[in-house]
Amino acid sequence: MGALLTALAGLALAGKEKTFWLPKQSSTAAAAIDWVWGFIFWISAVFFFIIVGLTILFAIQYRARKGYATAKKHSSHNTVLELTWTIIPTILLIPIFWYGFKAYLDLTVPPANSYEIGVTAQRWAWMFTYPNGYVDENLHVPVDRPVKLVMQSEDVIHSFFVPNFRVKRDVVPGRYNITWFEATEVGDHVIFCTEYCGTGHSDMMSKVVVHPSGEFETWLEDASNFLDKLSPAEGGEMLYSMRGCKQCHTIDGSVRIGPSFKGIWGAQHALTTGEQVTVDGNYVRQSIMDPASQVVAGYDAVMPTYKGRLKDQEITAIIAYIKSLQ
Ligand code: HEC
Ligand SMILES: [Cu+2]
Repeated sequence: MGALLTALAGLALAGKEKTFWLPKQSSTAAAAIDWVWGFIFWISAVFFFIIVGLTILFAIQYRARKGYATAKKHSSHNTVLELTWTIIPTILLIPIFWYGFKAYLDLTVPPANSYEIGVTAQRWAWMFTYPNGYVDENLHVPVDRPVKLVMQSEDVIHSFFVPNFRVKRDVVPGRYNITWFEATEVGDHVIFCTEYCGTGHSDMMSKVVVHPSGEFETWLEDASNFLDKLSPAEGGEMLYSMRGCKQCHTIDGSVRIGPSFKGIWGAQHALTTGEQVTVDGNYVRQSIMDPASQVVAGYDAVMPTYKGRLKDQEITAIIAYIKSLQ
């Protein structure tokens, strides 16, 4: 029965490849989740046609017509009918609960040998911290290996969602939420935020890059040393995009959530306190480490602190980058 339903649901609605209904199954958890989804879909579809079909049929057949007397109400209770419509739905609920709960537990408990990656969500970017401390804007993982995500938020509730993996979990400030997956498809898979988190919510996208076996370690080693291979300003440009500054600061002079970085070096800025400051290395550094201590006039104090999240070398690179944007 289970196998037959799996085959049915799999054939029509879900599959390893993308279907009309669902994206490609690219993780080990996807098939189980699609099964429950397909099962609920079919039950809903069958009952929709039974109920709506009979409603239409009865409305036509028993419509008010000339020459017909209005029928008297006669049935108040029918034990067989009531047992039927209680027992059948109850039986249908059992596999939904059984397979749904099993898949939920599987998603909640990562295997002991998982590779651990930290996830930081903030308005409106994702950041991924690898075991060696390197932080990237994309989630790079090896194929066919369980990956455990330890997720935290810097500000509001976000939700981490990879449709191809069927993995979705809220990221809540003040606690660590855990999820895991094992990717089965090499290539790129999109990441969405599925919890409305303000202005830039729909822009809060990233991707999972699944590396072929053996290539992940080389990638990580190479990526981790990026600052050594670039000039400080080039490194700063990478950090600007990788650490989420880009979500709030433009480099073309237009205002987003925060002021643009274009041409600010050396300028005089007014703070909300009425004080005037010159944009120099110390000011930028302070803005990054403790944004609330000097809020630019006309803006809200929504910038997250990067204290403990950016190293000195990285802050120096960002300063060089801002300096280069004249
Ligand atoms: C959530 C949006 C947001 C993010 C992300 C963000 N900032 Fe900001 N930033 C702001 C806002 C708003 C202000 C203006 C208010 C203030 O000074 O706190 C600001 C101010 C600044 C200033 C002062 C600008 C000026 O014109 O005086 C600097 C420098 C700065 N941010 C650097 C950065 C860097 C570097 C990053 C990334 C590492 C970053 N910010 C990430 C929102 C953000
Ligand atoms: Cu979000």
